[in-house]
Amino acid sequence: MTEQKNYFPENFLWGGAVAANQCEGAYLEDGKGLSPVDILPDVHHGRWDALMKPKETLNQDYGFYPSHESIDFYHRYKEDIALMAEMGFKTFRTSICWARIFPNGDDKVPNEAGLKFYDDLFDECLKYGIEPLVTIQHFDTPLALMEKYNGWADRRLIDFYVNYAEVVYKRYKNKVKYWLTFNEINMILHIPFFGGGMDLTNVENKQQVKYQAAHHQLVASAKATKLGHEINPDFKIGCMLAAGSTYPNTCDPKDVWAALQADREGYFFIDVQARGYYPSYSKRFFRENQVELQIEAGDLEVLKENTVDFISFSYYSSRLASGQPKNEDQTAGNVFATLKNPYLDASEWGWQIDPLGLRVTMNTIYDRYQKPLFIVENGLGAKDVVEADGSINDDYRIAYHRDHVREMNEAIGDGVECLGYTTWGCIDLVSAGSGEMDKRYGFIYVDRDNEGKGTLQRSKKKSFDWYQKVIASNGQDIN
Ligand code: BGP
Repeated sequence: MTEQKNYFPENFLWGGAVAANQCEGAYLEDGKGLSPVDILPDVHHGRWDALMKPKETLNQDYGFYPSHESIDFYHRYKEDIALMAEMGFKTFRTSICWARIFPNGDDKVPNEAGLKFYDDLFDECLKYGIEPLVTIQHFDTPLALMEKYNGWADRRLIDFYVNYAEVVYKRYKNKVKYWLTFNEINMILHIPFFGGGMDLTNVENKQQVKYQAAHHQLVASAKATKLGHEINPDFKIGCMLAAGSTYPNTCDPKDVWAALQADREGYFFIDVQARGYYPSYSKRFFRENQVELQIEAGDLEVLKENTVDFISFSYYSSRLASGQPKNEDQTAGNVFATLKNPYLDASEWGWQIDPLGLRVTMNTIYDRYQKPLFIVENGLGAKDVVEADGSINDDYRIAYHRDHVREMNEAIGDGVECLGYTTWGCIDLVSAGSGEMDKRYGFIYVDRDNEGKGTLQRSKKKSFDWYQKVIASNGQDIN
């Protein structure tokens, strides 16, 4: 094998990522209010239907809710952070659960017990020299805000969010430097309940409501960016995109055009957050889809003056688009399906595996914005087997990460500035899309199954040692 040149900068932030709603559990403890995920069953009991019709879901009893206990990170985080420190993590990405701080979202006074939990969690990270990377909103708009306002469809959410952001910025201003305003902000178009705490079941012009809600989030994100920089000028505040470049199915110009359009659907958000204004192509899109944005005085200035410091994104795979009206050969992907790419293998869940696509995606985003990138999610959801001696030989996961780290290194060599890499689900957690535990991403195994059975005991997979070696060598030793 040829020696690869190592382009990782010395201060590169290696680490892992989780989200409060998928790992904490303790869903009503210490004054927490309900989060969207708390009313959802797993995929085998109608999770997707429930996700799309949350108001109906409220009146159902599914018997088992994976998020209620999850992996009990709320009580076991010390042990988990110690394991991450053992791997050599430089950073740990998690999110703050909004409903722990403001149980109803619009409360006047924050919940001290919730604030205290994150104080302790961040202290625990800092004890090991691990830099917390904090998402303010990861699929976690308090459920009460859906019931009262239909979530982000209502402009008042901007103030509730900015108030929440102010409280956490001030509280953790000496503990947290890296912030993300919204996880996968483009997901509001695809999973409006997770992305925006909204139920669109009876909405006629769904595009209108989705893009209006998106405008509210974009304004909220810009206002929070402004505020964060005022509270601590050292803060680095980023946006977050569910990324993955779209390839044309063939060299038919129709396919090329379809791919460009598909990518613009996501870049639309980052164009606003990184450049500070709505992209020119959005005007035609709005016109042709009967979208009329209600923009208030001052909104456009706030967007213009408060662009993000860096661009973070999740990358699981590239996508494939066709200009043909019907093309049936689809496979699953991160939330939305894509055409099957015959050159790629796929995970057990049908997500295609394309390491070179990460290099393509990094270069494309960097070319477009010229701001530092941060890869904050990348990983393989797979079923693991625990051998009789307790070992878990997840060579497939090692291969996945090795190939992606190699391409990330190449992209940095291409001139892309990249601050760090946090693998998704560094410890096994509940899947956002399926609610399963079986879809594991971790280097740390958690003994819990799809029905919520298991001891919750943690153990190291083979990939644990591999990642430890990668970090220790700053990406040089990936074999
Ligand atoms: C992203 C989310 C994460 C995470 C990941 C993997 O969309 O930001 O929360 O869950 O996808 O998806 P899944 O859990 O469905 O496998």
